[in-house]
Amino acid sequence: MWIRVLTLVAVSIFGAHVAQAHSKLSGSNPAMGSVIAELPPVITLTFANPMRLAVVTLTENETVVRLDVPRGPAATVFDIPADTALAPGLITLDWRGIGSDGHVQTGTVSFTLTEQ
Ligand SMILES: [Cu+2]
Repeated sequence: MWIRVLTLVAVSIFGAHVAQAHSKLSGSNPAMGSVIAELPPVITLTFANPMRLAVVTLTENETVVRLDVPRGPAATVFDIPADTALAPGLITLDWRGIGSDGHVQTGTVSFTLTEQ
């Protein structure tokens, strides 16, 4: 009985910790699923909780472009210069970062670049 109670307490504490330490993407520009005529000069990723963003890539077919991610303390908003040309088509942005608990987190935003 007590073991079960302690287990439940441990699970709820751990669960709360994970929810706070992990950070979901809460918004982006370009937005998920958007259709745009040209890539903005700066891509913005906004997270629900502070994290250290490590890697951001844009992939279109065989082309993979690694963007320069601003280094610094953990943050919730990242402005990433995207001075790159990609052909029209479906573009996948993959990000990887480290939450405040040290766990690696990843995510994807896809959007479509049309002919101008
Ligand atoms: Cu974690």
